[in-house]
Amino acid sequence: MMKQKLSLYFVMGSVDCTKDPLAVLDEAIEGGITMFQFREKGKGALTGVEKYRLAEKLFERCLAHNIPFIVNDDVDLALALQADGVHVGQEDEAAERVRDRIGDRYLGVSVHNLNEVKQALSARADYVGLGPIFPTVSKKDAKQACGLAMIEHIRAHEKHVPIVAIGGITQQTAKQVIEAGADGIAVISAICRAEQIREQTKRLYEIVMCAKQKG
Ligand code: 3NM
Repeated sequence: MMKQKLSLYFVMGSVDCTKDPLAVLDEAIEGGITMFQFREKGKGALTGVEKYRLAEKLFERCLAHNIPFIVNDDVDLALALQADGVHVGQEDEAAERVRDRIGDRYLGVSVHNLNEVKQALSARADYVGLGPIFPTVSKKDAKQACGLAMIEHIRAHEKHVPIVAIGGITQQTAKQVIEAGADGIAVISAICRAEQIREQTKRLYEIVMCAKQKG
């Protein structure tokens, strides 16, 4: 179930968009995204009421299309909206504590190595976000790219953990990422920076689904 939802995981905040985030999400939904993360971070990111209002509208769209809505690093917002889950990084609120606060909502944790995967699992994470696989332009403080080999390494040691790979993933690399052992891809720019969002999202979806069927 979780592995299916992770197939094409769209991550986005207003800063990532060159047009109305609601229009971007609408097109991405039409293209076939399977999960959504509201990640309102970076220079110029909305805060307070503005952030809440945007989250509320994006959540409505996801609800209407049965797409899990995950909030990045803001448990209060996730609880206020009754969102489907929370995603936290290694420097954010501790995963154990987030799990206690959100009950059985989805918990995702960003990881960079096997040790962090094991810690995330002991904090009862539902999935891990592994990255950056390739260099990324969307996260200023991203660590060094870990490459496809890290996906293989983690999959070899943790056969069942739901893994979504993130960082610099494009139509050109999505297939390899799934073949290396990821259950899905998480992307910002491959969708946000696409000239034709609906069509490019659909293409990404097809690539991922085709690679998963063969796996
Ligand atoms: N987290 P793009 S990399 C949000 O390594 C995020 O944990 C990362 O954006 C991590 O698809 C990243 O444009 C940015 O590369 C992903």
